Amino acid sequence: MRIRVVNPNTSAAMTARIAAAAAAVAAPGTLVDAVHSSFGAPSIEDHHDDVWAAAGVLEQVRRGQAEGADAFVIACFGDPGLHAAREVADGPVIGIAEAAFHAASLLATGFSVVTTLTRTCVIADHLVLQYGFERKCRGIHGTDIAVLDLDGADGTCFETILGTAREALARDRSGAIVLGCAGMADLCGELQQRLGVPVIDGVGAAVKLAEALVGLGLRTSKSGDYAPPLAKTYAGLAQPWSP
Ligand code: 5HY
Repeated sequence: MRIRVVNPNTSAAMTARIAAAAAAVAAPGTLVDAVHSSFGAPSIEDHHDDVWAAAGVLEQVRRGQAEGADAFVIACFGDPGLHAAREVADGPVIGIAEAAFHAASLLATGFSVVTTLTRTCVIADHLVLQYGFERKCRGIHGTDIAVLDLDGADGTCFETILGTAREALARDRSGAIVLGCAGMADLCGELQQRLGVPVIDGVGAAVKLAEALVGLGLRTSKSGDYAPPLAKTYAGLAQPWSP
């Protein structure tokens, strides 16, 4: 099967890290097609970035749909454009936040989220409520590390994230950690070893969920609000995107 993993920011280096994290967990029969938006922000860290990220997701999902992708992963913790992408795609579309919340909720009675800038915590807050995990998510904690400053498991960011996760586990009485950024994927194994609790990277969780759904012969429902977008002519910049 072919899974299109979409990095909604325009950072090629981050796309490469995401691609490596996805390929590391993909089954032998899965082809990971990792791409990023051709326009928009180099990192997604506020509501303004998020608007363009959603449009970039649609760009890449439309292309993937035309090229026959079996499923899609939105590799950004805000799950930008998720519902619109599900209107466009036939296969499953999995956001890394939603995937990580589901995985964590199967491993502990409560989980904590450790993310990047504190100002993005509200985006995760909104997703917890939207997806119905308010009884499972016990806290969302920023590290104030900028997305593009994440420097891998041997970098200075690691100790900051580790310390924040330790405090979160104690303060929230949670049993698992969800990593709140696609750029943290490569820290997951070392963090899990040091913390002694499940640490969930949404990229890996989303790839495995996508594989499971495709393997079960399941696709996005086209009954109701995930039916294809209504045909109409958009004006101006959006005109080429008319459904
Ligand atoms: C992400 N931003 O996963 C989010 C993380 C965040 O560019 N990729 C980004 O801080 O919301």
